[in-house]
Amino acid sequence: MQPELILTAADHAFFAEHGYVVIPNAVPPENLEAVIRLIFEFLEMDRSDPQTWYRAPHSPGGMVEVYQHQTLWDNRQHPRVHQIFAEILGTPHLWVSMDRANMKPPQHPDHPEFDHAGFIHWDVDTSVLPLPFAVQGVLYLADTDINQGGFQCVPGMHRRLEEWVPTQPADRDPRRPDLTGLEVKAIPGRAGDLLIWHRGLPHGNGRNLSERPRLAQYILMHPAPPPGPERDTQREHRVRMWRDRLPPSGKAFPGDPRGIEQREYRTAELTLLGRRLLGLDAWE
Ligand SMILES: O=C(O)CCC(=O)C(=O)O
Repeated sequence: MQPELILTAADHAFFAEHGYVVIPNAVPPENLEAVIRLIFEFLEMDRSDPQTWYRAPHSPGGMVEVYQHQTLWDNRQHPRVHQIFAEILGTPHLWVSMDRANMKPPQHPDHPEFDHAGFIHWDVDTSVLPLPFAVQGVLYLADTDINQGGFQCVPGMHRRLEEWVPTQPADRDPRRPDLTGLEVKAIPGRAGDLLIWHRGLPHGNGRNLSERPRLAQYILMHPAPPPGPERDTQREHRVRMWRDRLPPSGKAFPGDPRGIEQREYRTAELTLLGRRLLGLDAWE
């Protein structure tokens, strides 16, 4: 029997118009709590003591260099998360990213080096248009106010890219928009919200002017590649990342210089769905 659909027609229409959609209660509260506990333990910080929130191994933008812990995988392989992506992408045969978490502490006058202004970017090269359809996602681990340094974007920009790009200088940065004339909107959310956005939206996160840290886990899914040697190579790499608890390659994902994941954590246990989302088992 087919599971009941999660996204309504209104959700699809909102996504088509604005380029993002927020789906509540993507995972149970205990899954959120488990990742929050992981974040503070990994960062060697005391969640209830703000004095501990402003020091290495933390980066000012709040990226937490943990990728393969069981609690992260429990959210990636949660059937509801998979179904949400499947409904957006139009296929259940998906692979999941092995992305990190975020803990952006509130700005504090004693720690100006952690007062991160936020950013807006694209993860794709917008000089090659039209962009192939793809999405990204962020799971809100805790309630996030509009001023709490959470996700922000330029809604609707995915529909206007092709007319906007020719209005920009030829030497513009195709991964960072000049925001003149564009409206950036912060998207507040509740714990358990899964926000999915179209890759064509300029996006990032904001400055945390609240008194609480911003807490999130990045999760995206994309259609599994077709069988063939290219898929085999990708699969091998992905399985090694999962098994040996490694970050994705590339300088955007520096990993943890302390090697905590490799030394102290165990390889995450995968469900049948998790094995397919990794690529360990084929969908077909
Ligand atoms: O922190 C956020 O919500 C945005 C993250 C982001 O820009 C990205 O995943 O590319």
